[in-house]
Formats: sequence, C-alpha cells, structure tokens
Amino acid sequence: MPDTAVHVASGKVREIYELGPDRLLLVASDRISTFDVVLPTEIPDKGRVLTGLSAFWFATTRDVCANHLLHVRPDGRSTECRRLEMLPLECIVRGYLAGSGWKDYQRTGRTSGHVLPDGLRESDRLPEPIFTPSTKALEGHDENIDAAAAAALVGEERFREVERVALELYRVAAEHAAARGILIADTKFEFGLDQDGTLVLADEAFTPDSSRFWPADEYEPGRPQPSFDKQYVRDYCESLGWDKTAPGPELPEEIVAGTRRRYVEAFERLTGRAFDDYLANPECVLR
Ligand code: Q0N
Repeated sequence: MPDTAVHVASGKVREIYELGPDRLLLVASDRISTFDVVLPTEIPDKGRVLTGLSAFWFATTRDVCANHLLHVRPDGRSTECRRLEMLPLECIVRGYLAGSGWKDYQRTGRTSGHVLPDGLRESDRLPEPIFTPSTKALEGHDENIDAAAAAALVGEERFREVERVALELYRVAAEHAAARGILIADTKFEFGLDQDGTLVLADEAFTPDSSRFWPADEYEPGRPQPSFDKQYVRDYCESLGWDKTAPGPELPEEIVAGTRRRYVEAFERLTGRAFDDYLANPECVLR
C-alpha cells in the first residue's frame, strides 16, 4: 500500500485506506476466522482468492447494479474503490435456511418478518429467496430487522430498491454458482450511494467470507451443511475441543494446504479461470 494512505477502518480480515477524497483502497489479508475468532495461522493466497472472486462478481453483475470497484492492483489482494455514502444496513439474502435465519424460524416460524411455511428443516431451500436486512451492531452480532425497521433507516423508496436489487444479484449469482457445483445458501451485501444518489454495490461480493458456500454434491437438508471453504478448519478445531474463545489454535500444515486448495477450487469453478492466470494478471477476471 502507498505509505501516504491513511488507514480508515479494519475488519477482522481486511483493511481500508483512504487514497483521496473519493477513493479507498481495500486490502484483503490471508487471515481466516472460524467461530468468529481470527486464527493465528494464515491461509496463503486467501486474500487474493477473495479479491479475485469479488472482482469477478462485480463484473458479472454490473448490469444488475453499479459497483464501487475501480481497479484491482497487480498484487491481486488490493482494490481501489469509489468512496460512497454507505447505507446503515447489512443487506442479507437467504435462499436456504441456515444460521440466524434457521434460529429465528425455530423460535418464531419467521425471520425478519417473512412468514415461512411450516415443517422446514435446517438447510432447506426456501420457496423463494428472501431479503433479511440487519443492522450493523458496533459490538457483537448484527440484529435481524423487519422491512419497516429497515425502511425507517434508509427511507421507504430506497428500501424497496435495495430489496429488489439484492434479490436480483442473488438470483444471478446463485444460478451461476449452482451450475458449477456450489450452493450459495445466503449472502451479505453492503450498498452505498454515489454523489448523484445512485445505488452502488460496495464491500465484497459473493465471497466465501460474505456468504455460505456449500458443496452441492453433499447437500442434504435436515442437518448443518459442510462449508465449501472452512470445513477442514472447523473439523480440526472441533477435534481439539477448543472452547471457541480467543486465542484460537494454530493450524497444522495439512489443514492449511487443504483449506487453500478449497479456496482456489472455489475460485476456479466460479470464475472459469486458472488461479495462476489471476496471479499473472488479476484484471483477467473482469472480462
Ligand atoms: C466502507 N465499510 C464496512 C472492509 C469492509 N466504497 C466504500 N465507501 C465508503 N465506505 C466504505 C466503502 C466500502 N466498501 C465500508 N467501511 C467503510 C465494511 N468494511 C469493514 C472492514 O473491512
């Protein structure tokens, strides 16, 4: 990163720097989190895989919604983006019943105000994808909110636009991924507005960190699904009897290698490109 860049925000595994009044640099590290804890061991190239996947999806969905991506740097892990006025919403679309959607459903038969059919099992495909926004909690977990609460945050008209666009983005990506053996169970978007008030997709898009990726050939509702990318890490952590509080355990070499292979496999299946071609020319995923 340029030594003039000012650090503006940190996520668990990414950093944002300011490049100028209207441009940001997003840098994806090789850190991995599991059970909400960042582990001390990195997965080589994970940041490049996620950056390349995001760039691929931004290009693939550019007719559905404008996005913030300006340029992928030659390092393959840094992207220059337009700086936006971010909407105060986590925009989640669920095609399958997992995570907090499954928890809400078990308690109340609904999630974020969507009444769901009786008798659904964990990981079942929903009759149709649903938009389940949540608020960005400063500390701890995000809170699912209903349409009225979301509309109160961004306005009724903007809410309807975000819902329509988020559902269409999910439909396009989930169909593409399913044809390549990966189910996108759910996904999280962040949107912003440019200076004209145009809705723009920001953050990362359809990466395994912002989405649940499931291997389609192992899909079996009625139980939690294996994670396409993190299952070796989870299984290893479970085998240790670790209590899931920080610090997490170091990962052995074979778990690192197996996990790296899964990330690269997801990249290659979804983009149709060899990962080595991405390393040689990261902007290859934009065509
Ligand atoms: C922004 N976040 C929260 C990286 C992601 N294009 C943008 N313009 C203005 N602000 C943001 C973006 C973007 N993307 C988004 N923070 C600032 C998500 N972060 C958390 C840290 O890791």
